[in-house]
Amino acid sequence: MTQHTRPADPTTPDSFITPVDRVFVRTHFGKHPELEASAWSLTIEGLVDRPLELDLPTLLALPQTHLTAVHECLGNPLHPDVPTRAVANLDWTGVPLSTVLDLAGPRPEARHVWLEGADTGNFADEHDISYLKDLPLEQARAEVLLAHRMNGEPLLPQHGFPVRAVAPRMFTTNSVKWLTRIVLAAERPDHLFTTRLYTRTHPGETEPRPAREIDVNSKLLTPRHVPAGTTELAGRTWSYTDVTTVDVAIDDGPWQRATLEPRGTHPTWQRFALTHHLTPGPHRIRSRATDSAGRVQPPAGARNEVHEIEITAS
Ligand SMILES: Nc1nc2c(c(=O)[nH]1)N[C@H]1C(S)=C(S)[C@@H](COP(=O)(O)O)O[C@H]1N2
Ligand SMILES: [Mo]
Repeated sequence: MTQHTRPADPTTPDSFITPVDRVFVRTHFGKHPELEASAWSLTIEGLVDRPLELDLPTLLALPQTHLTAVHECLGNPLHPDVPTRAVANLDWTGVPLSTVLDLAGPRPEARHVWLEGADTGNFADEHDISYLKDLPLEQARAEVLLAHRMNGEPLLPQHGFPVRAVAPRMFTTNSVKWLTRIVLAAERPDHLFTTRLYTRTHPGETEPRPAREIDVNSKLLTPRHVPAGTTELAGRTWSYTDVTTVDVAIDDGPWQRATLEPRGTHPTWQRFALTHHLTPGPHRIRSRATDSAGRVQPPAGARNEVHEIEITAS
């Protein structure tokens, strides 16, 4: 990753929707393309009955929808086990990918959707490559949005203006910015960002899988300095499915069940909080989430390991 304009900041205000100016930016090729709205178009090609080229007014004239979703970077693909917890929760406006796919008419042999951005450059010893990702057709059809607004405002150039894919509940590496080309294909593309990087071999498995579904995770957002006495320790938790419990531990004390807001109908993050009496001095706080699929944050050695922060009460 070449650009980390805003490192993960544990003192970020604990707002449900992350303000645009607090959202991290990830751009593999260093600088982002400056696309003109009037010159932009999106092609839908490959295994389709009616190849299409849509301009922006045509896309904006299609029925629009809203989606609020957690937005989480996997982390540097060269160091996939290092926790970064670069995470936000954003409101998107756009056109369901399924609407555009229906216009193009995928052929029966189409199995995969390739999503390509307008940016090109060098990454990990590969030169002049594009940013390309792929998703299984049925998953892409069910979930992906072609978004042109973030939190109600037109996308900023660094977040993919004028149109990006948003693949909710997946690591945002799948949410291709500056989207200009969609290809329907029978096979997955062999590319640096599809089959060589952004793959993970899960415990007990031998074959790497593409990094798609987000893991169960949590992040404490308590300020580093808090008043001694009765204090609320709070944060955000998220997963591919609903998070069902979050436990918080203070120093060497036991895990205590935090209160947890429900997720609702959109794949958003959830707030958790625990009220605790803190004595003056330094404290070590940990949070551990469990989701409805029974997945638990591992204690250590994984990118979604139990979150731990040091705070001082005075
Ligand atoms: N075209 C393109 N899309 C991209 C990327 C990129 O470098 N080029 N980076 C991906 C990664 S790894 C992440 S985490 C998200 C970051 O989105 P954001 O910068 O809007 O937060 O964009 C994804 N989409
Ligand atoms: Mo990322």
